[in-house]
Amino acid sequence: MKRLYLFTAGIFFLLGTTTRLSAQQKPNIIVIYADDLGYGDISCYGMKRIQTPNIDQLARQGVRFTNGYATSATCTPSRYGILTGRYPWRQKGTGIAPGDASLIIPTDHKTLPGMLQDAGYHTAAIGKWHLGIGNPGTTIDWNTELKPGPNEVGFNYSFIMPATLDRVPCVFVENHHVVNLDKNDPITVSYKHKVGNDPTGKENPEKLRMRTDPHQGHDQTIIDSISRIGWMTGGNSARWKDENIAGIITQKAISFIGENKTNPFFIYFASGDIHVPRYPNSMFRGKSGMGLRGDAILQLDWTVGQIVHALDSLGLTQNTMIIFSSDNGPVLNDGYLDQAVELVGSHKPAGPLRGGKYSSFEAGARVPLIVKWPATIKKPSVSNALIGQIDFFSSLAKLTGQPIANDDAPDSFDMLQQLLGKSGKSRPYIITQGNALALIEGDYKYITPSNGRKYADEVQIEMGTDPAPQLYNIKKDVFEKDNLAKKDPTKTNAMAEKLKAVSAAESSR
Ligand code: NG6
Ligand code: CA
Repeated sequence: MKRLYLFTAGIFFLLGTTTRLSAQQKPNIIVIYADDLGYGDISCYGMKRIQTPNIDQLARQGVRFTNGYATSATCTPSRYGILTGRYPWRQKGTGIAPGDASLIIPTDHKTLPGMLQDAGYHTAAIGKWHLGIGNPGTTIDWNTELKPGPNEVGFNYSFIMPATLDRVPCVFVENHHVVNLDKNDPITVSYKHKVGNDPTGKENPEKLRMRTDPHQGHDQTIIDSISRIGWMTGGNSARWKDENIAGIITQKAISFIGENKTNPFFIYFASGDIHVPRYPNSMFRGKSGMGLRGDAILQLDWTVGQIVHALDSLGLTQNTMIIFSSDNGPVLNDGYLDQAVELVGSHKPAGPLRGGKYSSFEAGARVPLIVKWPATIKKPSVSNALIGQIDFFSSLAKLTGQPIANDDAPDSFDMLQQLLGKSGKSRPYIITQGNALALIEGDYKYITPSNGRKYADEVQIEMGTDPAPQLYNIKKDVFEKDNLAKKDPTKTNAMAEKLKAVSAAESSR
């Protein structure tokens, strides 16, 4: 009996030791990046019409930020910001990338995934890329080795949609090659003129499963019954079916997790949801009562659930940090007439914020941000700390004990304690980018004067632009109604000067 007791105690002792050891191991890190998901689009941020239980569960077990920002109000620059730790507007050509853009991330500087590789991580980019592929000044030949791309800027593995879902070529690229490409049916892509004889949305609207907005283009080559931006011919066996994208990339992430269960891994998982064209799987179509946009939110939530479940079943939940966020704010009609506008009802995609995607108002770049890491974040909390996605770089470098060279990640602040819910201290200030740059510091936000249009009719979004300076107290007036610039010229000028100085310097760190 005594022996049995000692034996059992021994096993428990050993189990206890292994648990402790694995808890000391560097955590796995998964960034789940949604596309165009607004501040108010999930139930833990106030969405009432549909529930997002899997994303809410992250918040219930982690830290949910109320003042978390993407660098920008569109996709390409925000992604550039996350991966480089550098404000995208410091570099030319970081606006929304065409589908045949060359790589815009410099290969001579450390990136976030490259820094994690140095820390011993195996890294993957899975999902939407939209940061270009190939050398500047060259034209991509989709039938050959595609580089430089994600694998040249710090990712050991990549499985990507090269641009946005609404841009050709509508194919997956795994590491350096288009997946399932038949050599006898090569791909040609052009953003200048029609190539080949594939039907286009303009010429064959009867072949479309959803109509396009006549004011927004998207009426070029038809792929999977949806017309896109850009022309494409060939590559028929490689073309994706939109309703399978979420399932395929989720499966890739789950396989990568399985293959790397015994070593630290990092996954930059960039979902295509809820960007246009929205055509989620039949499991979700018609389920939200809000049209395809709401259905895509359900699909996004499912994706999160699948990843969480995979971690659970491999015993990796405790020591995996999941960071959930979105690249920019919401838009209803972004080119396709998919009933997002008609069925939105009382739902406010941006919650209490003004503007939307593209805008310099808060809805452009203030996005959901949630961090879960059970081994370290024991007590769930809501944090009002001012923080940016651009801070992931320095914070994760701190976490993994990596040095950062002076000219790397020049705008990334170490906000690790905030990410872990151990500090509520705000970043000293942050710059966000819509049509115009804005500086947020303390309770105030200053938006630089700009001559851009105030309202974008086609997407029905207030752009937050004004030829006069704008100053808002976003703590008291989060909807940015009351421009205080005239009442408080001293503060306005001081913030204008600060923004100028930070833009002119090479670094803000
Ligand atoms: C815009 C597209 C829009 C979307 C966006 C990129 C038009 C008229 N509109 O230029 O449909 O593709 O670019 O979205 O072409 S993002 O989230 O990837 O930045
Ligand atoms: Ca986006």
